[in-house]
Amino acid sequence: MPFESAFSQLFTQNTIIAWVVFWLVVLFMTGAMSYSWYRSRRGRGPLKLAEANKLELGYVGALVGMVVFLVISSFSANAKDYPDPPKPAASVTVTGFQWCWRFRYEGTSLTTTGQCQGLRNLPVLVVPVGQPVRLDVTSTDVIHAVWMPQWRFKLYAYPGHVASATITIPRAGKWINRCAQLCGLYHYQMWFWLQAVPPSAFQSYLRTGRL
Ligand SMILES: [Cu+2]
Repeated sequence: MPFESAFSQLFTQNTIIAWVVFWLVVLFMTGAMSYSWYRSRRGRGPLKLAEANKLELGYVGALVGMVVFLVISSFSANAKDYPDPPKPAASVTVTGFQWCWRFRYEGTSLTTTGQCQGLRNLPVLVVPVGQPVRLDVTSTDVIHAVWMPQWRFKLYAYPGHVASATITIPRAGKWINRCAQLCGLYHYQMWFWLQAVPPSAFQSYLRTGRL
């Protein structure tokens, strides 16, 4: 299962949990504040609860339960993401550096980069629509991270290490992405495009470097 399907469910689930917890906290906080305001209006001062063991145990239990649930669902999403990656139609070495990106298409002479200053000449990672592409992600200096939020994809780029993942982009299009790991002064400029094109256009891109 490609990244997006494996992780979008997790993303939705965790977002819902985060909102529910947020509003519960707001609710209990305003409740406690109003109640103590109400008591003080009646001259009764704040509640003197030195111990509320059952309440605290329940709270700890609920927290532990939630953590276990989040850990299990994260691990199972990880396990669903291509446990056995399909044979890729192309392999691209993605190199992060201070402060931009380089893409090398393995088995060809094509290497591309761009300018990470402003949004006009950003590097473009080109992939074929509907075909698995292996990304070998690395870095030449510090830790960066390839983050393609649209496709629920994030992978760290470590110097001296190659992290690999296979993605399949199901439809043609162009999406903006960025570095997700604070990597120095111009980290904020590390944008790049992901562009998915029909396989025939991809093949000619590999030969000519143009779309
Ligand atoms: Cu970076």
